[in-house]
Amino acid sequence: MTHDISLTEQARDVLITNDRGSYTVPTAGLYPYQWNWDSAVAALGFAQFDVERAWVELETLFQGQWADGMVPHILFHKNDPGYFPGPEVWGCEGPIPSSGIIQPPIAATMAHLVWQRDPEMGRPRMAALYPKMVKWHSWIMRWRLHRGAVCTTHPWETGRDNAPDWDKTMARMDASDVGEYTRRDTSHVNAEDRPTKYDYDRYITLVQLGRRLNWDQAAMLAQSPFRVADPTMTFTTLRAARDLVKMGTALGEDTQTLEADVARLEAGAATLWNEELGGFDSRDVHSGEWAGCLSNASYLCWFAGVENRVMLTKLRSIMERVAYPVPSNDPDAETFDARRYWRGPTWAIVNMLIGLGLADMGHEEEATDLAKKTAHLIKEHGFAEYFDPFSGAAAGGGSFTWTAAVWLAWAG
Ligand code: 9WN
Repeated sequence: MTHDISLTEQARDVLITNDRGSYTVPTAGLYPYQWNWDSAVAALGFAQFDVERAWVELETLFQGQWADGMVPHILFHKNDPGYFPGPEVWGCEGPIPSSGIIQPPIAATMAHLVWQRDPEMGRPRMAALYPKMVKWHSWIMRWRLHRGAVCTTHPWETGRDNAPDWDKTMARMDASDVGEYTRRDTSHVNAEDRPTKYDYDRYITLVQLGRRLNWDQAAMLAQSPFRVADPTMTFTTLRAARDLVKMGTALGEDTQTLEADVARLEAGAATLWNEELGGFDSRDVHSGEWAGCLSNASYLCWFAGVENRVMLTKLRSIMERVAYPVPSNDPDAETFDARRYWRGPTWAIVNMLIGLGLADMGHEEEATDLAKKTAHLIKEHGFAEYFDPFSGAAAGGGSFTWTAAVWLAWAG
């Protein structure tokens, strides 16, 4: 118990150390800016001991919202040469220098949870934030749907950078004109744990294309080789729509459009079911081809309010087979790599989203088991960015904001 109390103090310290005043960096050095879904989780972490600071985090994120409603995946508040690609590579013109893509829209869900910590104090804050969140949601519904599923236009958008989900799509891309550039990530952490140069060439090529097209969604829809309907974007958007309905109703807003969105997204989520794989999968919109990947995002179905018995059986099995579930890739897959970022390692943030979903859908036993195993992982191996699912060894950056927030809000 004493041990847990001290870990809670350490977790708060991680958040406070990574706090830059009105936003939180994921970790000093490796990620010196405000990332979208990291920030949403940071808000939930702060809400456990400083609700005011939690609201400020979300408000700062939405200060970066573009006129058309898009909320960028990175806000470059203060230039820092420690990260590549920086604002000069993206060439975007939002209210705050930013990237030109999004990240999984969990901000609405996190805002809903933050509000629940102190409903009275949070009401005016929520009233001001709500229309902005609806505007971002409408932007996603307008530009990113394919058969009702939500598409990603860059691996970074899903937050699962080098997941094998994109391998087939990336293999069809030509990155020969990318030119010279210097990565910074591998000067902060072990290169073996990071995406490869092959991956980075494609990430940067897609940034160059977006910039050339002035980040115009219609032009990108017509010209980008990368468009994949994926479980991360689809399940988090569906969950956001449900939470927006709840928040809108509490505020006395008309939620009819959002309710229709829920129905469209539910139908879209069903299109991600790959019968042959027996799981929720990613599908390349251009080729119609399945990725054939069972990832930790496949298990976000409950988070989205989507029940599935086959996935529950698979979850029970993976919880037995792996000491520290949920791995970001199927350990039996050829592409599995226990250390390399989103190709195998376990991520506390995705565990929390899966666990919240399991609890919401009445799977208490699995939810508790996953929270306990995640707590054990953090106790034994610290607030790392991600972990080897078999040994639990810490990987990537240390003193990581979202791992600390997960401890405070869910696992600890
Ligand atoms: C690119 C900040 C982010 C997370 C992502 C994670 C990683 C960035 C990178 O770090 O992505 O956005 O440079 O590797 O994959 O999920 O939001 O923690």
